[in-house]
Amino acid sequence: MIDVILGLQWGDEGKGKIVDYFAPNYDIIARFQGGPNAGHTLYVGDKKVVLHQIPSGIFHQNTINLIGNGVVLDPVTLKKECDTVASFGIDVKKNLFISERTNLILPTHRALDKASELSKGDGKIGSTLKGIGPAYMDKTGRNAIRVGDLLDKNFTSQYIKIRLKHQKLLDNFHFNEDISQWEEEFFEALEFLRTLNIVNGEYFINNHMANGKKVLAEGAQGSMLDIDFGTFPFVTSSNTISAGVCNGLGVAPQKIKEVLGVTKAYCTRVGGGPFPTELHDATGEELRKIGSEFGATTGRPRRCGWIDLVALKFACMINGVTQVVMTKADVLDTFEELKVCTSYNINGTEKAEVPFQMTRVNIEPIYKSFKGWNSDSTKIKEASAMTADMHTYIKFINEYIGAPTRYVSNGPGREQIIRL
Ligand code: 2SA
Ligand code: MG
Repeated sequence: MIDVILGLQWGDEGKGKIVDYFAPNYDIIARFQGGPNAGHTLYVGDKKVVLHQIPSGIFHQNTINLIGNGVVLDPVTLKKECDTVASFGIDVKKNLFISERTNLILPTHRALDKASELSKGDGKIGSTLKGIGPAYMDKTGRNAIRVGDLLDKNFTSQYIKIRLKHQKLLDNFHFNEDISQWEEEFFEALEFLRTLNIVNGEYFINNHMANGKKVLAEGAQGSMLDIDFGTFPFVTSSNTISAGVCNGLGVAPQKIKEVLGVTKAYCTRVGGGPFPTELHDATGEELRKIGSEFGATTGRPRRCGWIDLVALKFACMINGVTQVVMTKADVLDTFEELKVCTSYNINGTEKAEVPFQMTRVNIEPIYKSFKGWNSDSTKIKEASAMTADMHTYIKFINEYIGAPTRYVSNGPGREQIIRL
């Protein structure tokens, strides 16, 4: 069987910590989509580590980590991450496996990402500039180079062919930055990648499951960034929702058991695009400051606002969420009043559904207010120690979204998690 942990908002819900918390219960942790645009922050002892492509189970000695076919992989970032992980005494050659169907991010993909964003001016997506969009375009456009191709003698000619094609596109964009340094690093990193465990991911995972091994699929970004169901076009280029697990790893839908959806107790978004509950005032500033809301990959300040239950309920529906994990509840400790968005006023009409196009309509959030719990929650270990106000806030959310919050994270530490 396979369980899934994924984000229910716009990413940065704190999935890294949650995967790390659950990792000991699983034999395999697998990434099924995204690439180096992810930033999963973990604490090893008291050292902070940000993983971008390696699954978050890598610091657990006996856990197998699989980078699935649905991922787009940047060898340069991977090599750097492997070096970091190795500095903690972890041998990636033992515990890291990569599907041969995984698509590669090339230096020209990064250049194309940048060129495309520049060409969009004010309408830019706010991409992480890691080459994600162009790499997925080459996958669906049937041009991509995959990890398994590295072992083929025609690899170089395949590379040159696609490189020339990309150059024409870059010329069209009038993009003339020198990327020869990136290419040099890329080829160096490929040599390293060839030494890692490249496997047939779908047989690998299904054979392990047939032998009773437990798998955890680790989502990146969030449901509202899903290519189909997110706030298009301000989305990432992969299916971040639970359905992405099937095509991103090669597992059948009946194999998926628990879907753990992670949400912050409030809401953030990084990059452009609609965000109905965004706060442009002192309260938003307060959330950013207390919650240290800055991108783990790019360091960008995150936009902050109240929790949006319309979007959250939508995400639970699309994903089939069976359990909710609420993170960063402690960030709300000092707020006198808390608000949750229960519907949208769209051009004068009240609606409790996510519209097809959030960018072309004027959405005004309608809120319900709650009394803040106004006490230090960071030391709480048991649900019974939570204040009545905290219970009330969570209970309302559960009833609204129709899914149960089973865990509340009340600080960055591994032990700071309350089971409900
Ligand atoms: P891309 O690079 O093509 O996937 O960007 C498209 C949109 O998706 C958003 N996006 C993200 N949003 C939040 N967190 C992400 N990961 C990093 C992190 C981000 C960072 O974990 O902190 O460090 O800045 C992530 N990755 C992609 C992106 O902002 C665009 O709106
Ligand atoms: Mg993140």
